[in-house]
Amino acid sequence: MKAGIAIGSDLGDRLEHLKQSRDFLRTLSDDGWLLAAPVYETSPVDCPPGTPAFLNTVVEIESSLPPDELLRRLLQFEETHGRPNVHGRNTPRTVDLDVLYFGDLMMKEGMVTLPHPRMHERRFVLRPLADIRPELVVPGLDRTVRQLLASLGDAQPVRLLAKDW
Ligand code: PH2
Ligand code: MG
Ligand code: MG
Repeated sequence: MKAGIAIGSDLGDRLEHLKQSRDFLRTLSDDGWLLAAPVYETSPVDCPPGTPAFLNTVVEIESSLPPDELLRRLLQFEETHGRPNVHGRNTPRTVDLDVLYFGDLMMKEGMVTLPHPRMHERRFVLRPLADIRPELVVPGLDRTVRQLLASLGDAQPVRLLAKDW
């Protein structure tokens, strides 16, 4: 199934963290298939005052892992890539990997909630996702990514940083 994964970084060499995350996610994908959106620099949303700007992107992979196993591997990667495991809400992090959707699964079990419960209100997710999957209808939200993005307006500034990276 196709899994969409958001990548965010606001600490250290942000672009390098995104690249290492992308290379890691490729190893989880059948035949190494991966579709990557452009990278955007985005203003922090719902973060403590003084939080630096993020780099954000979205990639899609083809995975046959069970959702809880996919999540476990993402968290393990975050830990080995310097994300402090004791941290306050939305404090700066080297890498944050969030599963946005996994085929048409809708579930809430333990740590796994699919699709991501806040993705439809986040421009730092929808802007890059709309570049690779504008017509995707996210399960449970009966509008396309393009429509969801349009309905957000211009709050939450995002700026294109790199198309090829
Ligand atoms: N992630 C959050 C909270 N706020 N803001 C931006 N711009 N980018 C993010 O990746 C982000 C955020 C929680 O993980
Ligand atoms: Mg997150
Ligand atoms: Mg996360």
